[in-house]
Amino acid sequence: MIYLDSKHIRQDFPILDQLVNDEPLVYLDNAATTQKPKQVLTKIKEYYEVDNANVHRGVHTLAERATAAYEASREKARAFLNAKSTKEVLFTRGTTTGLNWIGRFAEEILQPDDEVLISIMEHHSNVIPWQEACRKTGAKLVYAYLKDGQLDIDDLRSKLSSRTKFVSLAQVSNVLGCINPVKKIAELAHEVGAYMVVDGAQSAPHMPIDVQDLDCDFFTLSGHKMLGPTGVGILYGKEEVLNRMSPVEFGGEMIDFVYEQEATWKELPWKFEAGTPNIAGAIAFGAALDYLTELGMDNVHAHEQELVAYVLPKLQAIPGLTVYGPQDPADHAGVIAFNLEGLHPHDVATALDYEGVAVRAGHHCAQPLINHLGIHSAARASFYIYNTQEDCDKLVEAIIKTKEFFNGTL
Ligand code: C6P
Repeated sequence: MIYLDSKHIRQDFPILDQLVNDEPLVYLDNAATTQKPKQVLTKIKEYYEVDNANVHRGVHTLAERATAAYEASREKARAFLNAKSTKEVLFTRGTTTGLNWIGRFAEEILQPDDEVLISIMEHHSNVIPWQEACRKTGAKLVYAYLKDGQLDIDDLRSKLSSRTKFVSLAQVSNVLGCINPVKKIAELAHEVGAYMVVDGAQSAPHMPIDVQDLDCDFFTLSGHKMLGPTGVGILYGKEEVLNRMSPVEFGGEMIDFVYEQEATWKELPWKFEAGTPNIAGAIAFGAALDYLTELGMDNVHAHEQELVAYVLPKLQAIPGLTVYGPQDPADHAGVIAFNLEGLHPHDVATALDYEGVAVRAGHHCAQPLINHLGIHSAARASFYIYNTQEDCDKLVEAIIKTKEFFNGTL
């Protein structure tokens, strides 16, 4: 079944049409950042050429146009996430900013002996803000571990108690590629009175998201991982929770009145958006959301699942290659981390680059997980809407060639 016409889609991505080391580029580093379609690039150019002005300040025509376009993007993000209201949709610089803001909220409410429950697979951006909040308040950071390459739900459940005040998990791991049942976990978190935070950096670009259905208290995402520019993201928060939360940054834009000794804040969502925001970025992110919505997020997800079902068994069949995370393609999102026996992942990534295949290698900003897996790093291929089965074939071919080269059989 064809869910997306990737060959047609590729025509919107000028960057993909190039040779790297004399080979056609096969871009498989989408979990780090995705490429941008012409529609997004044009939007940035148009904004600066036609509408450029600051938002929420001027009454002149350009300022009104810029403000309208910026707020229209917020509405697009609301619809994409199915949030109840645009009051719940805050523009940030990305997932990391969103998680840091939540961490600051946690610092206000955590007490000694309270607990924050995360998992061992979390990205540093979903670890360090909690380490800091716990260090400052005396609360304890507790980890749920793995079973069969995925989250051990029984372990997570056993660590939930009335002491747990926050549960914070990636919906999709940027290393294991497993999809965590965050809707079920939100239910468990709420049973003990904890807030549920979902790190959607690797899920929002790849599958339909409905924050009301998930019933999470917070959801974070990064625009650059879903066709948008860098430096823009979304923090979703339930309105009643955001109302309890203090602004994290202070200055222009977010105030109602400022007196000599104190100030009052604007209403949601603007109370969190201090200073001149990334206006062009937010507007271009709106164009990215339009692009994805047009494709249909169900189709995006189905396309990637199809690629994984195609490539995972081929990778697993390569002698000496270890794939991390779930081994069944049905449980594995389009992020595949692997190692080749006896080879350093940086050498593997460099050798693949000679073949035009771009993958990431390293600890993937998930050192606690990498340590837990007993490795020092891994290579990782990650897929998106413009990747094809031919890209998968090229990856497999290039890995086999790399093995043969280093084994001296080529
Ligand atoms: N992971 C990767 O190559 P920012 O940098 O704020 O846009 O996203 C941070 C982040 C948070 N959570 C998860 C699950 C992530 O994967 C990332 C970013 C990239 O895996 C860059 S390290």
